[in-house]
Amino acid sequence: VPRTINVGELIDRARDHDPRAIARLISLVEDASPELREVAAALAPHTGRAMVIGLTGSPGVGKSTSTSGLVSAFRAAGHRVGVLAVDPSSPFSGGALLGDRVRMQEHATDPDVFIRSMATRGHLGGLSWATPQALRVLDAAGFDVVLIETVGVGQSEVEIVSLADTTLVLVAPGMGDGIQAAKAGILEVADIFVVNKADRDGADQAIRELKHMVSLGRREQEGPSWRQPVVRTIAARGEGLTDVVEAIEAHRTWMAEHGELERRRTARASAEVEAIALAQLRDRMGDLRGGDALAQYAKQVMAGELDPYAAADALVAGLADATAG
Ligand SMILES: Nc1nc2c(ncn2[C@@H]2O[C@H](COP(=O)(O)OP(=O)(O)OP(=O)(O)O)[C@@H](O)[C@H]2O)c(=O)[nH]1
Ligand SMILES: [Mg+2]
Repeated sequence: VPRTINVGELIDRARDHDPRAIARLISLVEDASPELREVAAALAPHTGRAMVIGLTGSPGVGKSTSTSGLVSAFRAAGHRVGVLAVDPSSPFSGGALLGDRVRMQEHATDPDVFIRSMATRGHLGGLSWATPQALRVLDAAGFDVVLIETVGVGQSEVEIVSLADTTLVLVAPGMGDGIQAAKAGILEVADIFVVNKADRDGADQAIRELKHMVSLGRREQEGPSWRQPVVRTIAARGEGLTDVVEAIEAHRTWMAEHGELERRRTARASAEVEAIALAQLRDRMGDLRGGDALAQYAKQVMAGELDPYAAADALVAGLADATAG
């Protein structure tokens, strides 16, 4: 017998800062439970307040250590802080990943900090699906700041940009990260560069290279643009993190002055709606003619009886008919 869930009560408890209610709500949205729609509708009026900060970068660059340091900095300023550690390569979710548990342990007993690890492998659309919903839960639960950590692999750093108000790209000296960043198009996604592990050789060179790349990038832009600062940190010793917080605040001020925050948040909402709509279309396509429509068209395309465009047209027309009928 499935347990009945009182969504309204859960949300009230989450807004009263009950960590178990918050965790439960995130599980509900993450598992795409039957209550998902009710949860989403009940959260909506309480969202839009949190400052969302994304951290991305290569494995081991120091994202979790930096996140933990930023949590301390924001707590010292009196903010409540939520953390989502998103691992696009892992199918395991729920509790904190082992490394994160160690790195963020100092906050484990702070009731004004909530840390959650999420796995997105296996979710259609990866980050674009589950993470925004979890973000809405934390936003509605009254966290002033939400930090989203994600490993920079493939699409994920691009996706994080549609989620975050401000994106930090972390690099470390000697990892060839600066060059990698340029290649992977990370230059465009970064609002702030952080050269972490500055206690190691090559930090000055990495900073010089990044500053040079930033100045080259700016020449190609028209209109007022944000000059991406390059901040030096030694996250393991807590050094430089107040500079990171200052850079985040400067970026926020700049965005407010240029209408950029609203533009980004609208783009975020748009991507969210689009992802849900596309998932629905895909579901309906799968249901069409008892789930056989696509397979039948595929056979006809394979046999040369139909071209793929005509098959797609027929499939879409079938969807429209099914909706009308
Ligand atoms: N020398 C040095 N080591 C650091 C610094 N910051 C973090 N580390 C170490 O680097 C290792 C990886 O740090 P994490 O914070 O787990 O890195 P991460 O980017 O979150 O790693 P993944 O989540 O696995 O991608 C740990 O052993 C940290 O102690 C630093 O400023 N200097
Ligand atoms: Mg980490």
